[in-house]
Amino acid sequence: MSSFPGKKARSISVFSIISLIILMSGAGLVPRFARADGAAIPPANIVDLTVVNVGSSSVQLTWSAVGADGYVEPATAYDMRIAQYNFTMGAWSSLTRVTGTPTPGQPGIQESFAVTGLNPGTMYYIAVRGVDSFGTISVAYNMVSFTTASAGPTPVSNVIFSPQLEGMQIPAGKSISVVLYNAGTATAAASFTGTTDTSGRVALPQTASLNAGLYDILVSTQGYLKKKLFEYNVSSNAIIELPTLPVGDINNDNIINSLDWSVMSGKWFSNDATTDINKDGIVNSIDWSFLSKNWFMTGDN
Ligand SMILES: [Ca+2]
Ligand SMILES: [Ca+2]
Repeated sequence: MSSFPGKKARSISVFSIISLIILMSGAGLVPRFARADGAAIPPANIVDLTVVNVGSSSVQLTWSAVGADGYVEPATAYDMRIAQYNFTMGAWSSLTRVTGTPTPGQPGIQESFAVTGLNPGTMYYIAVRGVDSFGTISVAYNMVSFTTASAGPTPVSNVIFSPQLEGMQIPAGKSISVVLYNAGTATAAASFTGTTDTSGRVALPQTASLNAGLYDILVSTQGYLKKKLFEYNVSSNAIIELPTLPVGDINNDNIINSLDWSVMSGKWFSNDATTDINKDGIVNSIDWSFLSKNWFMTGDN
């Protein structure tokens, strides 16, 4: 502290001296100290941290490099901290430290750095301080805040639907219709009819452009009541287990009643494929038992 000689200096508290240095440092007035004193002199404060550009998962920042002793020599490192709340100096050591910050350049040059890996649509607070070779950190900083952009739509691919039909193992080549509604709405985001593969599954056609998100999924096929799977979070490579469709809606009006029975009774003891529910080659009381079990049942819309 030889730069502050005289009797007056003796009556100044250490705290006041440090405060003075901080003030002078901020104003660029601190003279060069001998290296032996460097440990006591923190790097100058970075007070021009600026948000240049904000993406959905990253932010581009600039600031001016500061000297190790608040003056000429470059600082050794940067200590950048980030939080999702407005933090104070006292919280610094508990904050997340941003990795990959650049090696400080010559004092005065503009540093540019992108922080990545952020969450979309999220508000962050961030600040940076210089660190010298003694590990001494600059005293003050300017904190900046920003909110990342919301995530854009993400098209999904390789989405597989696994339908279930009451009373039968689904064969290959079965025609299945699927409509995906934006969850909680009657707005169809995608709709297709596919034929099952050898695993009894249907794939979302590549021509259907569907974004990842929450959907109500309505599935239907001839002879069965429609069923809706509510609020399914569709993402790429999903295998979506669909609800079991109740059998017996022979005329496809989404209710099982006497109209279906009238069709079945007209085919009684025949081998009619549409009304032969259990596919044993004959329309008889076994097929009727399925209708009877689901009598007056209605499907989803
Ligand atoms: Ca019906
Ligand atoms: Ca039968």
